[in-house]
Amino acid sequence: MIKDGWFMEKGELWPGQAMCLEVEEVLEQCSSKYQEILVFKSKTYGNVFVLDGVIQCTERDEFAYQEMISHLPLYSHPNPEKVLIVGGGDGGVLREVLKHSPVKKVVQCELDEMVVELSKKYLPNMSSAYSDERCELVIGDGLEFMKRHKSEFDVIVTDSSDPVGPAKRLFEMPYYEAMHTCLKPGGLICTQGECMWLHANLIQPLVWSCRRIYAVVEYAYTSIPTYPSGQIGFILCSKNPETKFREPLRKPSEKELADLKYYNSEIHSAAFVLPNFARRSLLS
Ligand code: SPM
Repeated sequence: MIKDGWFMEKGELWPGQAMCLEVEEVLEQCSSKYQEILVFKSKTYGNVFVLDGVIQCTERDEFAYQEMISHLPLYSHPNPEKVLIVGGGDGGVLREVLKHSPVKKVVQCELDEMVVELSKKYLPNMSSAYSDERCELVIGDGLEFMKRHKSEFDVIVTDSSDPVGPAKRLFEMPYYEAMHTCLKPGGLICTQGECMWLHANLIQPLVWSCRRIYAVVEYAYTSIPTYPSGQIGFILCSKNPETKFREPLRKPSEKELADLKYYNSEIHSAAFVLPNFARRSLLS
């Protein structure tokens, strides 16, 4: 993983390519109950959080992902009071969700407590949101949690790692069905939807299956240097047939905008405009 001072991210999900970051110092290397964890200080991307050899976030570009996976669904809901985050133990999505004034309660359900603890130690800009009194942290399995909480949430955000190991189930239909049951009427979801350059074979059947159970299904993406191919997508689904994901219902105020590094209303709409190859392979 680290050789000659460089971290290299190789993976079966992106064959024939790899991302490298120069390492300044290894901060933590350990195993949790679920995965191998590495945290290092990089030369140019700040602290980097790695699970099972795969970059989860870097301090320099994390906002491109956390803001989009959070604000695309939150600004598409008329009044998101109660939000569930599955995964996202680093706290970055939580930080973004809590920026919405209608939000009264956020349940953060993370399987691996060690991810939360190490984020508190090495990613303070993301994990500081845990001290907000609207947040309830549940350490446990997201799917099992949802089975016990029916019709409870306005928005569910699934910030998962890739579909290997414990996260594999989060890319399968029983999980999307459980989210549907856990949502209030009119509720909506946004999930980590992998990369259009690499994973059309995974995204297309998922999008098609979602159309059988949700009234509206869309795919959007963001650009982010440290994920494979520099992009990652999101699957957005709504129970409400009136939802128009491309047209945000609310906009950040000037003050809120000053606190956002990536998201604005224009990029919200643009995120759903796919290049032809992706439109054909993902949606048709
Ligand atoms: N809050 C940040 C957690 C990161 N969750 C997503 C990680 C995805 C990593 N792999 C990207 C591969 C995309 N094809």
